Parts: sequence; structure tokens; C-alpha cells
Amino acid sequence: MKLNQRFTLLGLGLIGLLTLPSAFADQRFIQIEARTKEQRSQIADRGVSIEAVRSDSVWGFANENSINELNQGGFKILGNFDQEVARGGHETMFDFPTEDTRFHNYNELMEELNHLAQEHADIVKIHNIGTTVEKRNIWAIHINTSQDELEKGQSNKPGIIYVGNHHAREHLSMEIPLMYAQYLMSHRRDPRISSLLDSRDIWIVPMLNPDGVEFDIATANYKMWRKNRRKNANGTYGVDLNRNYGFGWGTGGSSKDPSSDVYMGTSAFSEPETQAFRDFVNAHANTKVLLSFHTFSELILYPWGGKHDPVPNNEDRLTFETLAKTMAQWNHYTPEQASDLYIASGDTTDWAYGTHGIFAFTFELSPKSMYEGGFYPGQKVIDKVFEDNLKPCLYLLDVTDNPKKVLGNSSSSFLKNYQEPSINPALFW
Ligand code: 0X9
Ligand code: ZN
Repeated sequence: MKLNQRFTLLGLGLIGLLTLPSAFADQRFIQIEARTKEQRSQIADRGVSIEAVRSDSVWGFANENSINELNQGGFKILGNFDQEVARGGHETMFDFPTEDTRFHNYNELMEELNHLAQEHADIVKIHNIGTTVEKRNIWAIHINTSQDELEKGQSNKPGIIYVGNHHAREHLSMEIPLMYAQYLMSHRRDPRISSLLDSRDIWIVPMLNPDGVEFDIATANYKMWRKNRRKNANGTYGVDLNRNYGFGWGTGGSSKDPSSDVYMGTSAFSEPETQAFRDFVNAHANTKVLLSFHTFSELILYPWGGKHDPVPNNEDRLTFETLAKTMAQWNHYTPEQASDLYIASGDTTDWAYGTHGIFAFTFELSPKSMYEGGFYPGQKVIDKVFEDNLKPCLYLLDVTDNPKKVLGNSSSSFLKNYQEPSINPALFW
């Protein structure tokens, strides 16, 4: 995105003294004491969107209602963002570079997609999978080396779907899948890649929530926007798309309060964005693996996220654990069941696995903490985050033919044969 924007640390730091962007005004960034996953889930239940988990506390966004509920529930609020800044503790928390020009806004994303499709017309096709609240098209990149399958948009090969930007402010979660598509194309003649391209059906939906993204970057300052841009009945905006999926919808860690950052919506799949993604996945029964990119915290998460129970099928559980641990060797993220973080119902991956048996993961990309930039770490981190996650992405592509193959002795041939790719950023820009 062509941003000459500076995230106003000062503006945030002086909450209450200066005027905040209206979208952000009712949300406070607070630290709450919490030592167990149960306590974290109770906090999420009170409508807080938890953004950072520490052993003794969490940080998250909460509106006044949530703060009242936390107080009534006996939760200890240890600090809030303005206090942190006022005492000079963490000025660098939102210390943005003046330019984030390497990030792509919606139109720039479309340009990149058109470019990819033109350059690689024999194996790439761009699809519109649905329309947002504000009537933007949601784009999907289809990569398939069979001309017939590419034309039909349907395949008999094992399928994988990568999706980004459910949450608006998580801009890296769009850049990484976009770069991944570009990498696959610039390396399509590399035998290690071409054998995967020939035998898999690949879909990449880099920006599921373009309305939210465009809102986040629309003015001179980032707005820290998370949700879509649904106008709610009470005049507030936005449904949390990662609380709106129809598997265990509304059963914990989401809010009925439309002004909450984790608002679940009026019903499961009430939103055109989640409807589009649901219909898209439903229409591709060959899908075996799904990866949903988010930021931040450096985690690899797998179902369930809506309850503390492990998934009931033992083989599946072991497959999830093995895949997650293997990928963690490369990106050094923490692999865990999503609900170990906190319970959140209605997310993409619970639905994909619960409804279709798809091996579905959430990556919480870098940075690790708010102090390293949180949602807005700046463009300097893009290459490193991509390098960290390329191998995990390729590994998932490799196991897509049969994810459970990682349980057998033979493991994945990919593991044995794959060497570190050398990444040349010049390939992308
Ligand atoms: O809360 C979310 O939707 C995801 N984290 S984020 O900071 N990107 O918003 C995590 C979803 C993982 N699922 C569960 N924890 N249940
Ligand atoms: Zn997210």
C-alpha cells in the first residue's frame, strides 16, 4: 500500500487527551491478569479480543462493556496502553516507519494478481469468489497445471487452500500468501516445485476482508481495525469474521455486543465474506489442507479452538500435532491446540475441520509481541517472515496428497529431499 502513514503513537499514548480515530475511540488496549487458559477464555468470553498472551497476563482490546464485565468478574486490570506510554515504558510499541509502501492495498493486490495471471496464463486463473458488504470482489488465485481443471475451476487432484486477511489490520497475513503465489510461479520450473504443482490443486485467497483493510488504511493513520464493515443494528460497524463461521458458533470466546472486536454477528455465516469462503470451500470437495494466516504472536494453531477437548479422532490429532511440530522446526513458532491460547468459537479452522475433515491450521505470523510492532511491524520484516514460512507452506503443499502420511515410517519425501530455498527478494519486486 502506498502509505505515507505514521501510526500515531503519540495520539494513542495520550488517549483521553487527544482525539482518536472514531473507529478506535471506544476500544482500550489493556493488560489483564490471567494465568491459565481457562482464565484467558473467560476474558475472551467478555468480548475482549486478546492480542498477546503472557504466562501471567494477556493484552487485548476491550470496550467499556467488556471492562465493566471484567471488573464484575473480579479480573484484575493491570495496565492500559495510555498508562504504559505515559510512564515512558514502551514508546516503541507502535513505532512505525513513515513508509510502508511495500504493503499492497486492494487495488495493488489486484494489479499483482492480474500480472501473475497474465505471465502464467497456462496455469494461473483469478476467480471472484464473492462480494463483500461494500461490494468489493473477493479474489482467489487458482494454480493448476491441468488446462482442463484450470478452466473448470474444479480438480480431482488433492487440494489446498491458503487464506489471508480475515482480520483487517493483519496486513502481513495478506503479503505472505501473495508472495507465496509469486514464489511458486517464479520457481515453477524448479523440479522440486514443478512436481508439487503438477500433482496438487492450489488455491490462494490472499484478502478475505478487503473492506476492513481499506478502512484500516484509508486515512493518514492506521485505524487498528479488525472486523469487516457491516453496519450493525446499533450503528456500530463490523463483525469479527473469525467468529462468524458456523461450527460451534457463539459457544465461547466471542461476543453478542456489536461494538466488541470479537462480535460474532447476528447468526452463523451472517456475513457475505464468510458466506463466500464457506461456499468456496464447500464447492471444492478435493480440499485436504487449509492454512489461514493471521498475525501476530508466532504460533501454529490447530483445532479445536472452540473447546478444550482434543479432536476426537486420535489419528487426526496425531497428524495435526506432527504437522504442527514439523513446521515449527522451520519457522520456530509455537505449535499448540488453538484453545490452549484461549477459547474462540466460530473460527475458520474449526469449521473447516469440523465440517469437512480438512487439516486446517492458523498461523499467527510475526512479530512475537506488541513490543516488536504488533500488527504494524513495518515493511522491514516482510522478507524474513516470508522466508520463515516458505518451508512450512511448501511442506503443507507436499502432504496435501495424504496428510496422514506423516504418521507412517516413510514420513514425507519432502522432508528428506527438500533443501533450503534461496530466496531472492528481487524476484518479487
Ligand atoms: O482470535 C483470533 O481470531 C485469532 N487470533 S488474532 O490475534 N489474529 O485475532 C486466533 C484464532 C485461533 N483460534 C482460537 N484461539 N480458538
Ligand atoms: Zn487475526
